Amino acid sequence: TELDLVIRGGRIATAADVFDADIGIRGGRIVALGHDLGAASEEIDATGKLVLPGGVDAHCHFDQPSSDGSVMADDFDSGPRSAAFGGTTTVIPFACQQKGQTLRAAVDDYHRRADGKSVIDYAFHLIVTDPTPQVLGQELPALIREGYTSFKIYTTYDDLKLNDRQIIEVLALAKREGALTMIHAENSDAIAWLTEALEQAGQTAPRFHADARPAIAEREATHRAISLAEIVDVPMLVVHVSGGEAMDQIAAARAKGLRVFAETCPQYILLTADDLDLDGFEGAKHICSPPPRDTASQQSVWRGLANGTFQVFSSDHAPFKFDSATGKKLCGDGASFTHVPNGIPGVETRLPLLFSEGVGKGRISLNQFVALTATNPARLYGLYPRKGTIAVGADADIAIWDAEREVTIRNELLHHNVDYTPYEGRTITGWPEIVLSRGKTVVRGERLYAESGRGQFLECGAPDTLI
Ligand code: DUC
Ligand code: ZN
Ligand code: ZN
Ligand code: ZN
Repeated sequence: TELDLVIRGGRIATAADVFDADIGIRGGRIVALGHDLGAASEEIDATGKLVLPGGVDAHCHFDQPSSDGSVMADDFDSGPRSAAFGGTTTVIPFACQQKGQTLRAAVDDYHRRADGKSVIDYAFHLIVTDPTPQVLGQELPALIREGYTSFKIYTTYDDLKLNDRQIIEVLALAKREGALTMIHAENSDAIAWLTEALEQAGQTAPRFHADARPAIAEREATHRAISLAEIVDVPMLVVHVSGGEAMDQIAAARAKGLRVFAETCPQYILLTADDLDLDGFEGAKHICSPPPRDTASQQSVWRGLANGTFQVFSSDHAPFKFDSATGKKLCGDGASFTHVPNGIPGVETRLPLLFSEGVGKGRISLNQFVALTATNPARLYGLYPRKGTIAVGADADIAIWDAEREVTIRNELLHHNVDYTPYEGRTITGWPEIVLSRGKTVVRGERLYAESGRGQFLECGAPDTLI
């Protein structure tokens, strides 16, 4: 039978190979790779273009309420759409349990938030904040079997954090049920003590956010989390690692053969704490946790991306508006860093930034780029080989890149609902031109061709921790 679509003449890159071939697509899947694939109802000429698996953004937040009342600017409509314009075809945002809420209620709540909205496919990580006997005994094991095979836990934030005993209990559950635990590692008490001292000294400008959350606090919690996972003997992934201190803990664990995985994000290769120090309250645009560090730290992160300390490069898109009228990020009260919601936008710029700064500048290979941004997250979170690669049988989730295109990043060019980008004015080379989700053109140039709500919810399979 005739193909629905053929993508001709492009250069395909996967995590392993770079080769020239046409791609035959039928029923939303890749059914042939090669040449002379025969007739197709539709053709895309990809001559001179790079044809990559659509990105898998395994760490992004959409429509996630915070305890301080901050409202995220992106929901499951604008967030995934913005992702698609940046070459991402699968997102894995979070379904966050509130303390006192059942996990099941949290999952139902996020499905309601997402239902009928996303233009690309999505799965959920859970966030476990209240590991009651019912959660540990029934709800979480059941949800893991239903396709929520990864969950995040926190060592910081009063409304989210677990103590060491609770961390051990959920790690043991992950081991029994074959789930992957993601951990936010920062020492909560050290941060609270430092924050109080800064506030008492009147040091509340955005810059002091970085001083309140030093690399040592991240290093300590990373070391502790790894130790707990070692005691339980279970794989674990450390999210949003900011620099060398925490990386050393991860690299040492990996050198011992422990299955400790690590994720980093654009802010840790492109921003520093000095970006929190801009005039007025502008620095608040760069408040995220862990905070960006310094240029030496950026170099460490680049080394870790190249040498395999990191397996995953995610956006950690956490979209809060910067209210330029009042000069602070949207929040309830005054202009202290302690009241700024933590997180910065980046779901659309993730891939172009890493492509330009990493592949374009020779810091990582094209194969590493694909592995970090698509293949590895798909494997770790149980979506491979349906997602994260270009292969016969995989979903036709494909980004066709113009590797030469120069783009100066301007917030007005982006499709999120945030009123700023931390990367305003940066000129980069390379941008995805056509983005396909299950064979359907979602984005072509400046235009969106697909409907909100066509994206499907994905049940995740067993994490592949043998990558
Ligand atoms: N952790 C995240 O994962 N995202 C935003 C802020 C935070 O602390
Ligand atoms: Zn976090
Ligand atoms: Zn996050
Ligand atoms: Zn506030």
